[in-house]
Amino acid sequence: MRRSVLVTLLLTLCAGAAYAEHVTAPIPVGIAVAQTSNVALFGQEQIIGAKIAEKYFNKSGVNGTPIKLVSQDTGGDEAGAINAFQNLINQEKVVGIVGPTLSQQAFSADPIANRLKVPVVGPSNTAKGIPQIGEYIGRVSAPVAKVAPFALKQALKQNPKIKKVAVLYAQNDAFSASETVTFQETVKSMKLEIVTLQKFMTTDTDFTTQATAVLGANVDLAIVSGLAADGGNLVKQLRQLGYKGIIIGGNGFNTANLFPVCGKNCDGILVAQAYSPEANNPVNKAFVDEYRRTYKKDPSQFSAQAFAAVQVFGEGLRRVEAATKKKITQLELSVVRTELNKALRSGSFVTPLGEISLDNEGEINQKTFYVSQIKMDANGKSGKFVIVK
Ligand code: 1QQ
Repeated sequence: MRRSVLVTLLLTLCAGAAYAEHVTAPIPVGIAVAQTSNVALFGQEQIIGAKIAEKYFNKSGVNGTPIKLVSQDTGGDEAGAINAFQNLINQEKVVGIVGPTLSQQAFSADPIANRLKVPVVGPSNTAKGIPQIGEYIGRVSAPVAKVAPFALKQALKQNPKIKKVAVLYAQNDAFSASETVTFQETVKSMKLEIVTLQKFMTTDTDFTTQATAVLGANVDLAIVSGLAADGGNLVKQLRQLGYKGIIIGGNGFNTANLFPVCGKNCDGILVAQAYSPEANNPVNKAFVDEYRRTYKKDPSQFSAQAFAAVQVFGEGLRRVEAATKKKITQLELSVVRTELNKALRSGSFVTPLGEISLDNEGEINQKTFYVSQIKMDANGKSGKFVIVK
């Protein structure tokens, strides 16, 4: 009896020791973004940016050890994001996760990583409250509160006579609900009047009700917070019904994958951005060159932010080696995750977004923002973001 208890104890201890796993080369970095569903309009651009970053970083790697992106599709909803996170953490043993695509997904999936002490860098989560989810949650995507007001200032520059404003937002999406608060506050602080406030769902395809209300309100400016598929269709139907005023799109409009959705009706939309292909630093130049070589056009914001997210993980791992004076592969996974989380919050990184850093809470410090206007090509299918500020 006693003997068997002892044996059991020993076996348990051995098993425990075997679980103190080390990180193996190449160092696995998770990427959990949407590769299916409507949200893939963003996720496809994110994967491209992340892969360019992986290749760029691995020219020297973590002092010679390469990183390897392990990708897991989240789809467009919360359950998909939770599954992807659990798989990357428990099966793939990643040192950290880039993702998910939507704030709506982050509020469900991030707490899981946080509890397991796995660092997360959000590449596109812009809603209020993301870094506050926990100690292990950060982002390289500047919050809407910082970015969105620039678009309004630009709209007023283009038409100083704007007085009446329509505000529209997707009520089932955390980012859209957060962004519209910023837009509404900014409208009021500029002494403009919100004459109609319209809600929709990201799953909607018919926006007749909202578009009719906007036309009836006789506004000079319409501001839309939604995702690319719904937001693009809304704009298209608004123009088709005869709306002639200025349109501001929020962060959900920051993808070239919007262009086929609203077609020629995308022309003229104003969008504030956290990235410009013209940003003057060597990392951005390398990124833009590589992107242009392959895709024959300029990268958009979501690709650049995903690049930055992978890059800070890579450079963070180098900092862990410097701080511990050990190779990553000599350290236990749990130690790497904790040290990496600290490293992400120490010092700055020169990225395609410019020089950035994460504060203690994981919030990004970023200096420069832009406003673009969409210019559609004559074919009505392709187009580009033209920086106006
Ligand atoms: C968020 C966003 C979306 C537009 C990302 C694609 O900003 O969900 O936070």
